[in-house]
Amino acid sequence: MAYSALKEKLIAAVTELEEDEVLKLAEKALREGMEPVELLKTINLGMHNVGKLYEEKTYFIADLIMAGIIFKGVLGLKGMQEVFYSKDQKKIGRVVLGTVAGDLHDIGKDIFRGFMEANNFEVIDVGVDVPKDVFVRKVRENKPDILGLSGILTYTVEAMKEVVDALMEAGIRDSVKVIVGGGHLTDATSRYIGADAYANDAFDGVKICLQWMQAAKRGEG
Ligand code: B12
Repeated sequence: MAYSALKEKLIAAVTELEEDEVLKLAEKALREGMEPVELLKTINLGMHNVGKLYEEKTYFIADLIMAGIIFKGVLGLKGMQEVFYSKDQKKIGRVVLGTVAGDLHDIGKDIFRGFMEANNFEVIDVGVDVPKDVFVRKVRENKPDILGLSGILTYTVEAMKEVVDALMEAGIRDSVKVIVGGGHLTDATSRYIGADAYANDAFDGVKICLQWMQAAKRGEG
């Protein structure tokens, strides 16, 4: 497999929270032609190891914070910007995006935002720990095609459902497609939430949104 030794080193360096080493190896990977998306997936494998070590009580909250700082450092590398950048000024759709109430994780949300912007969506990012009323207000104000809800903690399923219920109560549920994102989501939780789709991966989420925009253009939306 291409880059397998480099990937293993990267995963180990992330797992051990060696910030300088991760950034050095990530720059090397990009220089050697690794696709930025492949690099992100590799770093994510290391993040999962950090998560496991936290569950085992080998790592603590400070280590999760450090993992977040390292990931953001990689996202900020010069070679990463191209996946988050589009030369095309013409927007194909508008998205309101935020992490639901009770959840402060924003790395996955930011990656989704970057991929969406690179695919010519206008994204209105409303931040993290966003109350349902704010989502309703932002949908009313901005009339987006899509509402993206991020939730990384498993218990955010309830907060996501509350947002969809609030849209329904406000009479605007049918005005917007809702996509929920997070590694723990399944077909069953997505149906429980009342979303139109879910994605465990930002890239898959973008594909779904692109399909929605194409269907809307054909008048099927
Ligand atoms: C870094 C980190 C933190 C950082 C976050 C920093 C930041 N700026 O985001 C900090 C320190 C804040 C943190 C805090 C906590 N964390 Co934390 N954290 C992590 C860690 C290590 C990595 C998360 C991450 O960024 N992953 C990388 C990104 C790219 O992956 P992602 O978030 O899943 O996003 C991808 C997809 O989900 C998807 N996606 C995400 N959003 C969206 C949205 C849409 C619309 C779409 C389509 C797709 C999409 O696309 C992304 C890319 O493909 C994970 C471990 C792990 N396994 O992931 C634990 C983890 C998520 N944390 C956990 C916990 C328990 C906590 C705390 C409760 C700890 C505590 N006791 O305080 C707090 C909660 C604080 C809060 N209220 O939110 C648990 C969650 C367990 C659970 N079952 O819910 C995990 C799994 C660790 C573990 N194994 O125990 N954490």
